[in-house]
Amino acid sequence: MTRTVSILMGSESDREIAKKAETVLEKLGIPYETRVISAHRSHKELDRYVEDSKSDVFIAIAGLAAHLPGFVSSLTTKPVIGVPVSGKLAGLESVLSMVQMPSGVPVGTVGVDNGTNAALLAAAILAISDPATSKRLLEYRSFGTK
Ligand code: RP5
Repeated sequence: MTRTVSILMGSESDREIAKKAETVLEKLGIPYETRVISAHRSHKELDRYVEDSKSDVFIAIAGLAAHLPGFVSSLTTKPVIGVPVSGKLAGLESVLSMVQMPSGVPVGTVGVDNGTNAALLAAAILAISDPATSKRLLEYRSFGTK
């Protein structure tokens, strides 16, 4: 069964961070789809998207009061990886929005703007049950590719 990743971003302005994740997933041969769906501006659409999604891992990229990853986590038990985006307070506001999720609604959080690590973490999760992804991930990290 093919494993897939959803890359969500809160705004079109997060696109550059999403591209970093896309680049890594493409190198690792992991299928993905990318959507702009704001937790604040289109929460009903987000609800429907997560509910219907067949993806195995969600990467949620958001800045400012970054509710997107936490909102996604509230809708699914699948892994949610949050990527804080540098904003008015150098991204600290979105870091806190993700790492300070209440118990029971987890968001695994990577560094500010680090779409690359989000994709590598997603790949590591998929690699647990997919030997081909595991092999490609090992090769990628062995060569220190960025
Ligand atoms: C967040 O607010 C988005 O994820 C983005 O990082 C930030 C600014 O959004 P825009 O005002 O550029 O749409 O919801």
